Amino acid sequence: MISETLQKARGFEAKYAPFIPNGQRPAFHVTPAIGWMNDPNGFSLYQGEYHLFYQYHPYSCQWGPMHWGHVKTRDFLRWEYLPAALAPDMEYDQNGCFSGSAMELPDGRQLLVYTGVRRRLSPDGRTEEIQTQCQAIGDGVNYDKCPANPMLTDRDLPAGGSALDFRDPKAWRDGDGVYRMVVGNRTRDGSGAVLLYESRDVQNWRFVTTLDASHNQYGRMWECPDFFPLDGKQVLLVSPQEMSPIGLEFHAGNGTVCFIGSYDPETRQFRREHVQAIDYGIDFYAPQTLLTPDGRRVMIAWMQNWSTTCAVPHDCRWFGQMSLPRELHIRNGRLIQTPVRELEAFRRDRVSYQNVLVNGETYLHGLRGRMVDMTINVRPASRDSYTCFRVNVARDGEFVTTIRYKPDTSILKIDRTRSGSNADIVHTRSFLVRPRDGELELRIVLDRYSVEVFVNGGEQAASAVIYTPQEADAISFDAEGSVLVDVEKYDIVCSESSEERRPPNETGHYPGHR
Ligand code: DQQ
Repeated sequence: MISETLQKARGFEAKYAPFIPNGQRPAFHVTPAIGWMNDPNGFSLYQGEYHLFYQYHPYSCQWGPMHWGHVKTRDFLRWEYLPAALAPDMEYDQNGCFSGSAMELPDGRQLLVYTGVRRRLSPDGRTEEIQTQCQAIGDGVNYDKCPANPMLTDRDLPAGGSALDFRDPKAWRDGDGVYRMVVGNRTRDGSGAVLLYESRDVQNWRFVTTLDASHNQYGRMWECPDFFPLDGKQVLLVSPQEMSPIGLEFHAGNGTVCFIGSYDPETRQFRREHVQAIDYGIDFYAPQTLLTPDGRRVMIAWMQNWSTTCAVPHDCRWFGQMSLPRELHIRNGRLIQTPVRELEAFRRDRVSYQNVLVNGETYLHGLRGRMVDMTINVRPASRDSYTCFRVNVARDGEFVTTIRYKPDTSILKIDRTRSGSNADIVHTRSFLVRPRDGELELRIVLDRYSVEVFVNGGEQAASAVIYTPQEADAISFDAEGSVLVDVEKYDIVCSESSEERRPPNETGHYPGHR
């Protein structure tokens, strides 16, 4: 049944989303139909297509009562908008349909599992949220919330678990036919934990164990967990709130953490072996994964940072983007992330250079663009021949975003200070990289309003959103000292992208610029 609240959201997006002109969205990264978007939800395969839902407030570019927006794709690059899937229209989710997951049921229907939020006044006058896990079932477009909702409440928590921070169910079906689900929770010590539930019929769930917990080491509440086998190991992803910085690995605030370890399916014991940040850039949160039919584990995340959501460009009609979907692997105990291979089918106009000596500001013919997939190999021209190398993108006389590498410290820094933002927010992030025999490989993907950097074959990734006018499309290199550089650069052309279904008005400007 489509409630009045959902009908209103669908009517709003159908009426106003077409006013967002071509060129004012990324070409191949997901943005909301209109309004605000945060976490990816329900990233999953359904009847041969990849579906992605997202935390959605269509009515403004600020977070508000959470709906689920909906897109689908066959290739992870060209996305088709579908009508909003869920609205906060029941007693148990009246203050929001928070994050969750989706899967295809054996009978061909699509199951959505999400967190229902209901506010109440606490005895001491604070507003608090009761969070429960709920379900909706549908056909890929329309969904009915289950009469038995909520299916998990405070009664299903382990001792000391908080009913106020109990959210973001990620459910799947294992080879043994059992449905499993991880949910984020806050424990007695005030910090996060990941709870495991099981069900034989997707209706009756039972708490099994706490898979892992922060113990106040990696932030407070753990949001948006995901848990999956990968390359012979087991991976637990969490998005902690209120992290304290740890070296250059974890920054303060909302972060993303990947635990790589082993898992015993008999005892349901997960043992950590390695811990790392998932993305080392500025904008990345709440990642979620799916398994493709050819066995690839693909991750997508909200390419945004909660602390900088105040920096909404003037007059914008959408806010929030998803990262490029990334294929995951494990190599030498580290999570490897590379853009989905489907991207390669959209590469055009190869430009390639080998052994270019860079010892000052260098522009190379054919190197420009804002929808680009470019791989750069940097090495010293001779022993200790340089102290600093920079790649400048989205550049003109006024604007630039820089990726800077200093070999003496092995620090890579992404700097969008002069990318066109006029907000006093975090604009730089630095992290340690591991050059191989003095060589560093940087794959840089640009898509109008973002920069994603993949270091050394995906050993590290760093993402940042930029709101730079599209005319600023120069790419240049410079070095203090001298380096040798190989470059392979392609334009990305998504000719049948969903944006073509919007009214043509190629201004190339983000609203509010100039
Ligand atoms: N966003 C959702 C929550 C989740 C948080 C609410 C993470 O479900 O914990 O919009 O960004």
